[in-house]
Amino acid sequence: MASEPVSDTKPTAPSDFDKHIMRVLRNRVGKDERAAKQHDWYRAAIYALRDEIIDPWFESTRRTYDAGDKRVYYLSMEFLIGRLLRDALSNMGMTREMEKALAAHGLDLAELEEMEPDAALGNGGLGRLAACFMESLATLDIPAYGYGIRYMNGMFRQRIEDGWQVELPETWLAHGNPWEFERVESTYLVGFGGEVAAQGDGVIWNPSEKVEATAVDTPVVGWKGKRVNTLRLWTANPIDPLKLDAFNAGDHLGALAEQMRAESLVRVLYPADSSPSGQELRLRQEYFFTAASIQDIVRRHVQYAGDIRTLPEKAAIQLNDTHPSVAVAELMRLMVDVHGLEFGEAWEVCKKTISYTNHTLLPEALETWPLPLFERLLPRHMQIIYAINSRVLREARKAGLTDAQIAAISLIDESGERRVRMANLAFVGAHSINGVAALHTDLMKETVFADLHALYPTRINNKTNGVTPRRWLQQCNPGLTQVITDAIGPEFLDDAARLTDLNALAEDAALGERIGEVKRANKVALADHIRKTIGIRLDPDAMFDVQIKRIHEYKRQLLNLIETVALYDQIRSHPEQEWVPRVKIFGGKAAPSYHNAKLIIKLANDIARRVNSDPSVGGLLKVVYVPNYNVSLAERIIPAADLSEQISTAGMEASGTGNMKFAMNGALTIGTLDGANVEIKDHVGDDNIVIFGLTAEEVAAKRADGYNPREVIEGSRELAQALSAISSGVFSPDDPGRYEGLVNGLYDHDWFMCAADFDAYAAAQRQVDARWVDTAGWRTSAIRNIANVGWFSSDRTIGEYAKDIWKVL
Ligand code: B1N
Repeated sequence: MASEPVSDTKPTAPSDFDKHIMRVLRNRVGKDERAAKQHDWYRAAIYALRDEIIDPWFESTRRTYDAGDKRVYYLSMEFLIGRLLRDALSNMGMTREMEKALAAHGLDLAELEEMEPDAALGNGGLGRLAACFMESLATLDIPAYGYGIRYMNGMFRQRIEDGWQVELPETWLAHGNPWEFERVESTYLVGFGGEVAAQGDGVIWNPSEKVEATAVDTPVVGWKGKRVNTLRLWTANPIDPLKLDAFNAGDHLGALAEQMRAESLVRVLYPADSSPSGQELRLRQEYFFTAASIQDIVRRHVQYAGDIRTLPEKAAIQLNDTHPSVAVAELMRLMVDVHGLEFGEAWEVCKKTISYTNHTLLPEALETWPLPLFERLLPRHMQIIYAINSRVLREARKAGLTDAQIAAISLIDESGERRVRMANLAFVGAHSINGVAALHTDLMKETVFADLHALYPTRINNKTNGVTPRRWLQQCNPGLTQVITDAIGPEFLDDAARLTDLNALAEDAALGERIGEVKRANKVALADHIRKTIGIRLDPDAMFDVQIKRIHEYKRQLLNLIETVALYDQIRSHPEQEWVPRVKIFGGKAAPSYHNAKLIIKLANDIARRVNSDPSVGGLLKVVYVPNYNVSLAERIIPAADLSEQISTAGMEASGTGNMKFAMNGALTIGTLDGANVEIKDHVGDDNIVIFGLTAEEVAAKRADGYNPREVIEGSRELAQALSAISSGVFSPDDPGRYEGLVNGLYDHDWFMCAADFDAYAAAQRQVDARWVDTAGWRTSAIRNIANVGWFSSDRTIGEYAKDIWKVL
């Protein structure tokens, strides 16, 4: 557990920072300089920095109270934060000071930074977006709380054993977490199960089971330390930790059962990206953190405003996907059952307060819960959902919607086993429903939410995702940041839109040269890291071609691998040609139960083993699978990338955010017209991105018309040969049939259109080769990318949410 800040050790002047670290080392870590190990210094450094953050943190809170400002509440099952030391130092403007202080003791800041475990409380894009948003909220000086779960075990650690993914538990809290503050005074009861009884005019819910939710706060520092907001994560405790009566009666295990039951709520992050697990524990987790958050929000409001009815004036609650959808029912319950509001009045307050972001259209990702399970766990919420449903369906009837439309809008899916539709609940309970990229938002209106959109045509809006340029440019790529500063001055650090000043220098050979040098240095550093960690030697002058993201069939790592095999064949058959040396870098985790995704990881490793040991490719092609891809690895890899692979089946990647990070670091994109790629293309210009393949419309048409992948494969020699090599065991001589099923799947249905897009993809890759050979042209394109992706800063995104949805700017 973190110790409380010791205010009397606070430094009086920045020059005292070194002395302060020494005091902290002594008084809080309990070591003197002679005995201190690296880990002790690491803790002392973080505590000392944290002391600097406390004052602006208190000051930020006070300012919000004094001005009576409206607050933003971002509810998210996931916050994929990564490390905090470098981020906090940089935003506090204390990096140099820390470096100097540590150097005085012979310590290297970079080494200490490496000791910090990643806070991996998220799966991928959705969780990382929440982390970028928290940083931008603080940067834009918007009072905000992030609410989530303090998982004891975050995203699993991935090991690659004999080419297969093996999942190991992740233990980020093993040595304590110096950033967090437990707030025992902010503890709430969260109930489950039981019965609803009549009481006076209303009802009362008597849960059969209760746990305590206690807040654990982490400060979130904005750029230049202007504001420090709070990330409030909930931890769970049994009400009666050791039921003494049971313990005394000798039932030691029974007494511990309560503890285990509570702990299970915060034990582990569900490791599935874009597909809900459907497990009871997951619904319990969702309700646990949502109920605690809503209680906290309502308590804060009523304490200071006195009346729940004014909530929308002081609070904007954003639901990050449907995981906290039950917030709609919980807020209604508190208003109606506890604060005595009339249902209709409460409903208006609810809609004005809540808004919802949708992050995926994949049908398997839309959360629904079996009605009996929901009703058993949350009987009062089930009643409220029925009451909401009857209002909404009556509105739909009045508006003249058809029976089919009404069935589609209903909060209850009656088509099979009855289920509660969390997306519909979030939609009807919110005044704003946003998609995360323009294409995605258009598709939302046409597909999953077509009927709800017909009923409420003004609610759906678009907020294209963004990434924080502090972490994803300044901190991860100081070399590039310096070159840009030298070229256009430091204004872009405060306003990423100013990167467009680089456009005037796009053809400047000297700038191109300097950017080339930085890129090469980043590649050397990555190559070094890869040699040390996995023992593969890479040529820093080869093109680094990178696909790092969760492994999913729609993201089409398989398409990239098939093209890798085809290229391998081509290089061997035509050694006389001038091949561009390439390093294909892959990284990403598969959901533990996702069979094909795990097989794709094995295939990448099988291909790597074979290609890397084949002297006939003469070092022209290398394949690397980087194990345990996470935020910290992304920070190393992205600055070293030349080519960014964003090749999802069009219409399936809601936005993507890795695509923005690569472009911001001067990589060119090869990609489909999917998600935010479409808007990246609009910003950087057609000449500075390589687009290929079917459009979302064409994919839909092909699926509707009966697409025949076998015909396509048989019509493409290169594709057929590559598939036959994979299928027949060329890369898996130890188990020749290993990939037969995977390849047959392409012949038989190919839902993700790998075959349909293969020729276009391979041709696009040869176009990339041609551009690479023109070094000056490539550099100009790289500059155009950096110059024009400032728009994808999460400051712009948050600015739009603040103005259009939250009304706080
Ligand atoms: O959210 C990101 C987008 O950039 C990605 O395109 C999108 O795939 C991602 C259930 C999800 N959508 N849905 C999820 C994650 C966990 C889970 O349990 C769904 N993740 C995304 C940010 O907008």
